[in-house]
Amino acid sequence: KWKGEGTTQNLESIVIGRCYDYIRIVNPSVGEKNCSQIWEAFKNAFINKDPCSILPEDYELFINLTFHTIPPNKSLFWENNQLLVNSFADRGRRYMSLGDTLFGFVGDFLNWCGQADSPGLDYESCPTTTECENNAVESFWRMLSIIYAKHSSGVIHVLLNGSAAGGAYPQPGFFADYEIPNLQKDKISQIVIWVVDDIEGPDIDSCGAHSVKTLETRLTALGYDVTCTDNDKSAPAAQRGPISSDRGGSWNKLMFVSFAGFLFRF
Ligand code: NMN
Repeated sequence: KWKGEGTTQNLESIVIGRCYDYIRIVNPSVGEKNCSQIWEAFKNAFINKDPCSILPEDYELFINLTFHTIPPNKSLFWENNQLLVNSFADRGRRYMSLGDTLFGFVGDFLNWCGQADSPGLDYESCPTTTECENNAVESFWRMLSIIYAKHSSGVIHVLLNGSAAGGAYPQPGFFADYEIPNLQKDKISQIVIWVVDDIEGPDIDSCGAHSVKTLETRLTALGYDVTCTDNDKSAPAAQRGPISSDRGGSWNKLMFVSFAGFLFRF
């Protein structure tokens, strides 16, 4: 009955399994967490409720149970670049994007919703954000984006896609609407923006132009020290690797970004 995809099959096993994977293998430094309790808190945010009346606050207990600090200088915000960010952040070893926190990790790439007056999950369909914005998945990511931004500190990185059709800095977007307003200015020393085009993709947006300019202006007006770097302007071609590599475009992009990260650190 809804237009969106239904709940991911085996949701409970995936959430509990990912939770154990995270605390035992991916990042044991977060300490002991109760993964079955975390699943209960996650589920109780949306089961037995109208699937269009789920609010970010409904995930408060889930956040309390999964919360851990985000190391300074490790936050990585992004738009239209999720797979690149996943590889580049390297499960928190290089950067800790929201998907590399325990709270983001358990829900990444999953879909879920409940139904009013029934304790069951809806595996057939779930509301999209156009149908109703207060749906279980949207409110989950809103809550997490707010928490993630509030706890980010030091040098903040933002990885944008200069080839994105709607512009590198989309509005509305989670970064524009839930993350920027929740950054804590007194904890942030600098904001570094990277605009990376798809290999052989169109160069639609760059530093100082279009939507990236809008972003730079907004952050500067908020009083941040802002730097912006384009891939095509600063990286020597050799560092980006051959264009027709059998590893595919995202590898080249990754090589660039690794190189950019290297430049920024030293
Ligand atoms: O889904 P979009 O609008 O591209 O959101 C990306 C931004 O919002 C990132 O800065 C990220 O921190 C946050 N976010 C992340 C996820 C995820 O990791 N799956 C989902 C929604 C929002």
